[in-house]
Amino acid sequence: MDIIFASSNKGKILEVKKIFDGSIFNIISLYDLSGVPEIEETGDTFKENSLLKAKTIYEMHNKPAIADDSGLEIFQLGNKPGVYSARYAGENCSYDDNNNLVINQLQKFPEPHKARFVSCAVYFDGSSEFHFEGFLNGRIIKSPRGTNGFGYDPIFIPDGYDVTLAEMTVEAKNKLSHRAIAFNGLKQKLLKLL
Ligand code: ITT
Repeated sequence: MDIIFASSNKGKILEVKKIFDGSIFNIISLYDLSGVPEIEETGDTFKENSLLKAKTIYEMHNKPAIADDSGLEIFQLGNKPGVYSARYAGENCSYDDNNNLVINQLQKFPEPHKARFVSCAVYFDGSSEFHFEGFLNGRIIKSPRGTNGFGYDPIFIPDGYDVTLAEMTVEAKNKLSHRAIAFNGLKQKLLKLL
């Protein structure tokens, strides 16, 4: 069964394709299709934004779609950057810009800088619609480490580990991540529906 993953983020695409690998679901990325549209994320919650992405891509291609809206919540920063994680340091900012901003903002707070990643995974096929959330608790460090993954991975150490997410392989990250928890839930639900 073909399902389109409504994401332009290559890091997410790699992770989500691996979660569905070997199942009856064939995950098609927007890069395999005619183009990657700009979808304005106007919602106030991960769920609203995720649904917006899945519905937009369903309308465009008339095929079942899944989407992820995710972000980092840092407790000492009042749960920021939250839904604004992608563009925290401004429009067109890089992952490094975001990481540097977070590190600077945390300088005045004592360690540990506790945080969590959140992912909301959504499925939409024109009639059925459901979502699953996943969380990953950990802490933010002062100097980025590792080159795998994307986004805030180089500054985030999950609870119970001493390496950052960017020092893990994608397979290792998929054993514990917020996104893996959310999409594994979604996958199990889809398998039950078929
Ligand atoms: P799409 O909307 O096209 O899927 P995006 O990168 O814009 O891609 P979001 O709007 O969901 O995705 O923003 C999520 C941001 O949160 C992402 O760009 C990262 O900065 C951060 N983020 C989310 N999950 C992450 C993870 O697993 N590791 C590191 N950073 C993550």
